[in-house]
Amino acid sequence: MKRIITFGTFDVFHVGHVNILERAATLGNYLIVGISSDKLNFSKKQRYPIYSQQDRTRIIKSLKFVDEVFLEESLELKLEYIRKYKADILVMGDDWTGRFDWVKSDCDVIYLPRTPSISTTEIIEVVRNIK
Ligand code: C2G
Repeated sequence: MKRIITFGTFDVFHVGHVNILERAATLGNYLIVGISSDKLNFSKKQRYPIYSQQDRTRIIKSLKFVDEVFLEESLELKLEYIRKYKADILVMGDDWTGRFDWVKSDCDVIYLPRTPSISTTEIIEVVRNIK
């Protein structure tokens, strides 16, 4: 029985998000997702997400391969979340490679390749430029 944990903002939900969550789920039996709060996102990216944390949570919770969700309030609390949710493996996209190796004391860490050519930032740009 392996419990997987992953984190993200998952703003303007797209197929890259589906791919990583689905692949993360196949690595174990139970998938827990920490969703960056609006405040945490502001501190990381200097802007609030397009979708509210309530809506982002609702979308992620509705996926059939996601078992549990919670709000991630700080990047520094990774280890506390991993312990609280008794995770065996932390899964992140490879844009974060190396960044969370410090939790290897408590769980395995796997970085999966990102889906090419799609991101929330790009979608926002495309929509902004539609005339
Ligand atoms: N992702 C992906 N392929 C894409 C876009 C995103 O695999 N084309 C992955 C990212 O690598 C990440 C997850 O989807 O693992 C969520 O992406 P974001 O919403 O951009 O998450 P981020 O803001 O990077 O937050 O504690 C860590 C942070 O909360 C991660």
